[in-house]
Amino acid sequence: MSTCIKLGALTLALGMGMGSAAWSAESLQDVMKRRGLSQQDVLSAAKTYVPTGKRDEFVAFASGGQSGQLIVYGVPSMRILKYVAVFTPEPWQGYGYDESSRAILKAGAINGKEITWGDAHHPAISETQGKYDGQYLFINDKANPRIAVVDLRDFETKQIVVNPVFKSEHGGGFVTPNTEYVMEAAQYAAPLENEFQPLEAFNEKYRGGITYWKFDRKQGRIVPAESFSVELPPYAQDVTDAGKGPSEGWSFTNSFCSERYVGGIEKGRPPYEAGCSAKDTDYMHVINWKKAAELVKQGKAKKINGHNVLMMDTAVKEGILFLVPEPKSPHGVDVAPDGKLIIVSGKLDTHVSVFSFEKIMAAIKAGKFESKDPYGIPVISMKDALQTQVQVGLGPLHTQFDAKKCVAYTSLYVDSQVAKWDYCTGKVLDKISVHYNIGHLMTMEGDAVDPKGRYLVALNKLSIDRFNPVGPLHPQNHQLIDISGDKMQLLYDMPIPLGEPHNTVAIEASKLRPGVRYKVGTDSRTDKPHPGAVRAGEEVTTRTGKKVEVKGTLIRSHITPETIEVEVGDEVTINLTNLERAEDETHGFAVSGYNVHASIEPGKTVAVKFVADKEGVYPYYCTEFCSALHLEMMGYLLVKPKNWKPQGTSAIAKANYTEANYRTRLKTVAETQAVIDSVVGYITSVNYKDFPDVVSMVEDATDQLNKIPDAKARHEAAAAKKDWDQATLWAEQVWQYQVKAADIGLRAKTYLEQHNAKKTR
Ligand code: K7E
Ligand code: CUA
Repeated sequence: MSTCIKLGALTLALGMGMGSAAWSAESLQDVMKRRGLSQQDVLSAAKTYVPTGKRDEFVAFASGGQSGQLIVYGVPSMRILKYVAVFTPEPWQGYGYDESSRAILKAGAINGKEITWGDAHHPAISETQGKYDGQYLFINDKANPRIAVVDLRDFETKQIVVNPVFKSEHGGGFVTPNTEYVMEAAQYAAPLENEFQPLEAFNEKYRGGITYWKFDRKQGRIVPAESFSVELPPYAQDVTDAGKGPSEGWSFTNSFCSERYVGGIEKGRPPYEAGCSAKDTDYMHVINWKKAAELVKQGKAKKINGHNVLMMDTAVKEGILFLVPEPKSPHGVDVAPDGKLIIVSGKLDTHVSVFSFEKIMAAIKAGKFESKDPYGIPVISMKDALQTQVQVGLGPLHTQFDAKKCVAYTSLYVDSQVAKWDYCTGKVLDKISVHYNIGHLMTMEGDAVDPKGRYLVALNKLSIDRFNPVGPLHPQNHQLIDISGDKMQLLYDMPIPLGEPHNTVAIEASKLRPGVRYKVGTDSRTDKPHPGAVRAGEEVTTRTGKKVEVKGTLIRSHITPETIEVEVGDEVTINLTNLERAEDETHGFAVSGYNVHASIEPGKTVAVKFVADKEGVYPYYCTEFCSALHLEMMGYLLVKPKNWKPQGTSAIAKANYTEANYRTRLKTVAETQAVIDSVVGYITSVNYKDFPDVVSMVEDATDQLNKIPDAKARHEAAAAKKDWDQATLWAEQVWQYQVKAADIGLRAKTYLEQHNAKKTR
C-alpha cells in the first residue's frame, strides 16, 4: 500500500543518516593528466571554486541588455543566482502574469502602449556617502527612456518611470553619492515636447538633456513630481557619472556627436558614423546639479509635458552648465574614488584623458573660457582642464578602480585587452588579453569611494570560439580576472545565456540582507498589506454582479478553495496568500488556459485576474514542487453555462471506506508519530538552538503539527457517527501533516549532523 511505502522510505532515510561519502581513488595528479590541466589551470580553478555549502564573497548585478532583465551572479564562482524581471515579463516570478506586477509594467507604458521589453544598460547600487549600501538598485532602458527601481530586500522590481521629455537615453542608472538623485542622460536628440519637427530644424528644435530623478529612500520609490531635467544641446549625450568628495554636487556627461550631424545615406549623404566623428573633439558636460535643484525649487524651470526642465539659457545665466572638449567620440566617463579626477576614454583615440576637477573649477572661477558653443554655453579649454593623457591602447571605453591607490583598469575594445595603469604617474602597468572585444569592465565596488579590488570581470561583446557552439547567436562571455597581484591573471570564462549585458556592478555579499519571508498578506510590489489577503480559516468567495472574487490561501499541500464555480462571462479575481513561514517554501499558481501565473513566496499575497469567457473545466494547481504531495495541490475552476442547473441526483462519488480502513490509517499515524518522536528526541538532545536555520525548521515543523488537532477532532467526530469515508480521509490528512513535519525534521537532523551539533544531554 502506498502509505506503507512512503512511511518505509521515511524510516529508511532516518536509519541511514548521512551515509558515508565514497571518495574517488583518483589523485589530483591523475585528474590533471586525464583532463589535460596545467598547474595554472588548477590554480585558477582553486581561486574560483566555491565548495558546496559555501558562498561567494561578492554578488554581481549585470544588466540583461535587450532581455530587459537583471542577471545576478556570485564572484568568484561566477554561478548565476537569479534573473530579476525588470522591463520584461518573466513567468517564473509571475512578473507580468499577476495583477501587482502587471501594474508595474503598465506604469512603464509609453503613449498608452504597453512596452514588454527594455534595453537595460547600467545597473547602479544605492550609495550612502559614496559607498555601496546594498539597499536598492536602479537600471535604465535605453530603447524606451525609462528607469526601474529594484528593492534588494526581495530582489523585486518596484517601479518603472518613463522619462517625460526624452525619446531615447543612455547615461542612465547612475546615482549621486547619497542617492538623492538617479541620473538619466539622453542619447539621440529629439524635440523635448511630444511633437513632430523636421530634421532640417535639428539645431533649433532637437535637444538632449539630463534628468535627475528624485529618490525617496524611505518609500523606496522615485518621486517624479520632485524630479527635473536640464536641457542640453543636441550633442548625443552618453555615459554619466556623479562627482564625489570634492566634486560632490557636480555631474559629468559625455557626448559623441557634437557635430550635430544629420545622416541620410539613402539620400546620398554620408552616414552618421562619418558625420558624427568628423571633429577631433566632442564635449563633456559639467553640471552643478545641487544648484540646479535649488533653481528648480525657486521656480526657474519651465514645465514641459508637466515636468520641470531647467532651460539652457537659465543654466548658462546661473552658471551651472559648462563644456569641456574631450577626444572625439568618447564613451566612458568615470570619476576616480577620491573625486578629484575624471577619466574619459575616446573610442577613436589611443589615450585616456584625465581631467582635473580642481582645474575645471579654477577656470570657472576665473571666468577663463576659450569660447561659447552655439547655444551660449561657456567652453573651458581642454588644456586648462586636463591633468594628463595616457596612451593605453586601441578603443578605450570604460574605466574602473582598484583598492590600490591610483590604480585603474580601462577596457580596450579594439585591442581586446584590459589595461592596468596608474592615473597618478601616467604609467601603464600591465595588459591582459580578453576574448573578445570588451565593453564595460567591473572591479568589486569599483566605482564607489572605497573600491574593494580583488577581482575584475571583463564584459566581452563577442565570445566567438570560447564555448561549445550553440548556433549563430553566441553566449556572452564574462571573464573573471584576478587583480590581487602585480600581474593580472585570467581565471575563468563564464558564458551568459542572456544578453547583451552592458554594465555590471558587484557588492560585498555581506552588505546584502534580503528577507526570507514577507509579513503575512503583503503585496510585494507595493510593500503594503494586500487587500485580497486572508488568514487561515477566513477563505471566502464573493460575487458582486458579474465579478467573482476569491480570497484563498496556500499551504503544503493544498489550495483553499479547491473548487471555484463561476458563470461564463464572469470576471474572476483569485487572491492567494501563502501562509508558510518556512524558508524557500514558495507556491506557484496557474489556471489552465487563462495566461495567468503567480509566484507566491512565504507571506506574500498575489492576485490573478481574467474573464472566464469560455465555459468548461479548467484545472488549477501549484507550479512549484513544494512537497511530496505537491501534485495534489490542485483544484478546479468550473465555468458553467448561463443559468446552468444540476441535473438529477448529483453528489460527488463516495469512496466507501470501512471502519477497517480507518483503523489502518490510525495505525499508520501512530507509527509515524514514533518516527517524529525519535527525530524530535535527537534534535532536542543537541544544541540545535545554536543553529538559526534549524530553529526556523523546527518552527516550520511545529506549524504543521499544530494543524493536527483540528483534523484529529474531525476524524474522531466522523468516526463517532460511523461516517467511515470522512473519518478515514481526515485521518489521512493528519498523516499528511505528520509527513510534512517529519520531512522537515529529517532535514534538520541531517543539517545538525553535517554541522557537528553537540550533545547537550
Ligand atoms: Cu559601454 Cu551602454 Cu555603458 Cu554598452 S555601454 S559597452
Ligand atoms: Cu505548492 Cu506545489
